[in-house]
Amino acid sequence: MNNAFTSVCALFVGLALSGAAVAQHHASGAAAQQAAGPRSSTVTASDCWIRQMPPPTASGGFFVLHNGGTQDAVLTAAHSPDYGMVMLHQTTQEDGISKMSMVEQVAVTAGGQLDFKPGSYHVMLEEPRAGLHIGDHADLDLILKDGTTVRAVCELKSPKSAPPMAGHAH
Ligand SMILES: [Cu+2]
Repeated sequence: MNNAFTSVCALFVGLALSGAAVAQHHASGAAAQQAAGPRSSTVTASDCWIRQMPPPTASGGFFVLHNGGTQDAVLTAAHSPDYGMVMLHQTTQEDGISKMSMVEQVAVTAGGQLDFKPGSYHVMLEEPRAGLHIGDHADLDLILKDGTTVRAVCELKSPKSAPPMAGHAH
């Protein structure tokens, strides 16, 4: 019994280490230094979930950012040890047509919160690591302009069980 427990723990440690190695492999240059920044003491993320699509289709990531600080917080990038590429996106409606575009930065007002949700701001995740399944959790590191980071833990959901990307009223 004890032996079985120990070996399961060893397996988890092994997985955690290989995850870190993947993150280092993908992160490079300035992005790597930003990703290694300290955790924000004022900004947190909650309710993160990912609409997990089979590659090469990109998956959408959604969460709520809370800014408990007295200054606006500016999100400038996102990284994940579980995905090779993560981008900040915004879905907008133009003449009744839904379209996605890259976002350079997103501000969360002091004391406020911002919803990243279908039909609005979201992260786009590509190149999921092998072995990532519906029901698993993926880590998402949100990078703020001041160099600090916010860790979100995201549940992977089936595209069937999750609400659609577009069509939600604002
Ligand atoms: Cu997108």
